Amino acid sequence: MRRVVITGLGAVTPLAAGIKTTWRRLIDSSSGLVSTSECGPQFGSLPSRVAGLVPLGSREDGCWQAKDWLPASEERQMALFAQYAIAAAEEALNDAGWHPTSQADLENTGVTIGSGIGNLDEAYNTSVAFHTGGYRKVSPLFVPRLLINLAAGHVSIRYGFKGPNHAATTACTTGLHAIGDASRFIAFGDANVMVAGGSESCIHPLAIAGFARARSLATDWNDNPAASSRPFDRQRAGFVIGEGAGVVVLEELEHAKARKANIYAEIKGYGLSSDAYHMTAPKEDGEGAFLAMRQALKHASIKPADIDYVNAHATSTVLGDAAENKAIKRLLLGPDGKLSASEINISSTKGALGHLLGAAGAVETIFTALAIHHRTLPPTLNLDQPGDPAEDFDCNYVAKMAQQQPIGAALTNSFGFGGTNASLCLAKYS
Ligand SMILES: *[C@@H]1O[C@H](CO)[C@@H](O)[C@H](O)[C@H]1NC(C)=O
Ligand SMILES: *[C@@H]1O[C@H](CO)[C@@H](O)[C@H](O)[C@H]1NC(C)=O
Ligand SMILES: CC(=O)N[C@H]1CO[C@H](CO)[C@@H](O)[C@@H]1O
Repeated sequence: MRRVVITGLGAVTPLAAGIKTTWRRLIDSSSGLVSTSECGPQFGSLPSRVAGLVPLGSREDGCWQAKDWLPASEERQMALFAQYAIAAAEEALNDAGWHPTSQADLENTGVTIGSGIGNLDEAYNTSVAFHTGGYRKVSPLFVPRLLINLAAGHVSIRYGFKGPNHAATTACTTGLHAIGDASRFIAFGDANVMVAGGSESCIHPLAIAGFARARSLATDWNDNPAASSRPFDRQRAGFVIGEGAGVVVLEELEHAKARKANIYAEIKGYGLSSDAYHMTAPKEDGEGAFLAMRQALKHASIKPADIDYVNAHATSTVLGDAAENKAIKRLLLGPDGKLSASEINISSTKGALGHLLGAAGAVETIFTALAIHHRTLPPTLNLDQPGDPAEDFDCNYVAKMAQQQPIGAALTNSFGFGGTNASLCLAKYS
């Protein structure tokens, strides 16, 4: 079996445009969550008025403005989620030092970048314009700005990559599926290098209205945005919508070694499963999550005892966090596992970023790789008091402050509407 390693990282998140500043702020326990009350009149009347917005400003300051990453002509052709993906891909490729020019290398480099929702803004504006003004009001760029696979398309065109060109769209599991599937393309021999990840920017009043109607969003913390996302906390009350992108460069191990690339971590295992239960609610016992994690460990040939960290999906919902907690404990405690719950390290970085939907799994895979690389467990912000004792919240959740801890192997989870569950097992390369 060909082995797959991570050699480049790039991200645009509510903490910063750029992975270095994002990670520094995450480890400093900074929050990227802000009020949306100033975002426009429609936002003010919604029940949830907090979000993880990418900070605006210059690239030098770790902020986002499209012109620092793209010429105006390209910016006009692209949805914001595609722009974030272009920026994250550029950072990841620079980090990996992978700038191929030969035909063979270009043919062996592919892209898989997905999005959960895509360009809702475009669909909304064009629907309204078409309704009132008819055919002449539809832009020739409507379709290219709308399609979800165009982030991957634009990245391929920009660099001339001629390997697989693919896009997952599995709601909040998108980013993790993209990276997991890309690792399989490399293992199977479809490519030697894959640029993989997820991107999302749908902080639109209609999206917030929809998620609020589904009773998924936090609505109790509009006056205190930084406290609104509280994974595993007793007062958690729904997720906080966020935006951004995460992109990694994956590489076949011998290929990476031959060019002396820096290796952050190895992708050891990938597990996929389905709850087969309900459109939006998790099964209470966390069965889907358990099956995905068990599959990832089996594929990795790693014992539960050797998992030193779990980057949880935990979005700060009452049911989801409890179900995932149960599933993690069921997997990691036992004869082949940990002796007590206090030996299990779990954190959810959504306390700082909110839920980046289709980008979440990619950004969290990056955090997991950096946790291994820097021997640092990123914190779970706002965890004042772990959930009810009845829910069994007795693991180490890395509350509020990062912790130093060597990590040999880790899991990162993503779960999405439709009952889709996935888990990646990452390990220190040796
Ligand atoms: C949609 O319309 C709003 C309001 O006019 C505008 O601010 C926004 O930039 C438009 N979005 C797109 C993608 O054209
Ligand atoms: C599995 O996926 C479903 C999708 O609806 C998600 O809601 C659920 O949280 C996941 N399972 C668990 C136990 O977390
Ligand atoms: C603070 C804490 O509980 N850390 C735990 C993290 O995981 C390792 C390995 O299981 C434990 O030894 C630590 O106690």
